[in-house]
Amino acid sequence: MHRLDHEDLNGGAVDATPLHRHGRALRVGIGGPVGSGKTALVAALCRALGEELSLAVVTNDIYTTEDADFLRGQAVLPDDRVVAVRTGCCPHTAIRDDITANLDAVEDLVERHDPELVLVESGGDNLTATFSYGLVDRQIFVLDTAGGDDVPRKGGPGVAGADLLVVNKVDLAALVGADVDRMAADAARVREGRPTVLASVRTGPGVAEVAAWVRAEIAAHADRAAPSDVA
Ligand SMILES: Nc1nc2c(ncn2[C@@H]2O[C@H](COP(=O)(O)OP(=O)(O)OP(=O)(O)O)[C@@H](O)[C@H]2O)c(=O)[nH]1
Ligand SMILES: [Mg+2]
Repeated sequence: MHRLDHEDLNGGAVDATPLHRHGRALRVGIGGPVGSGKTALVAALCRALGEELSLAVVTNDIYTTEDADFLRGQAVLPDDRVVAVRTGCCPHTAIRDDITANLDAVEDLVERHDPELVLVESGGDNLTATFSYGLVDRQIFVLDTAGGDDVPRKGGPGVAGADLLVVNKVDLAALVGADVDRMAADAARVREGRPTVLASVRTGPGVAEVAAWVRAEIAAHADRAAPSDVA
């Protein structure tokens, strides 16, 4: 099978790969503004779930492999379960418009490791960025209190429509004058019943709730996959 060296992908034209899915993995996209804590959440989830689940990670950076290097440096997973995609373009393009490089990276991990969970971290972007559901099954949007407590109120497809919203860095809220209760209330209003977790993923609060949500989604995904597996 044709394999791309994902570390060397640099946003050039790549032949369209037909969307075919194999393996059992639930694919979860993690998006949100620059610096909100996406990589910290990936690391925390790997630590929380790595003992019980087979996991793999795709990171996206525009010019570097910084996030993959960080995760490997933290040894949250074996090195070969972390693949970096250098998008070379706006982060949302690589997760929504031309998902080929990311799909290739996911399929490569699925083929090599048959994981139960693949986390795909987007490069940091703005409030309009969302994942194509051709790339992921579920998506988490990560905001942080330091980005401003008015952000949930501003809505947008990530804040309002992500399957899970994480409001991160609650430990910094008092220092930056952010009203976390207001962020939670605004998120509840714009999200119309979709869940939100208040978290401080670097130090721990909220990570167990996000991990529990992921476990539940994996269970639901396995139930949905079962009939066609049998057929
Ligand atoms: N105080 C505090 N700092 C955090 C928390 N989560 C992440 N950070 C810090 O915030 C900075 C950015 O975190 P990252 O996880 O790299 O953010 P990111 O969203 O992956 O950033 P990009 O990939 O560059 O968009 C780092 O210095 C983290 O250590 C948190 O819960 N509390
Ligand atoms: Mg990151």
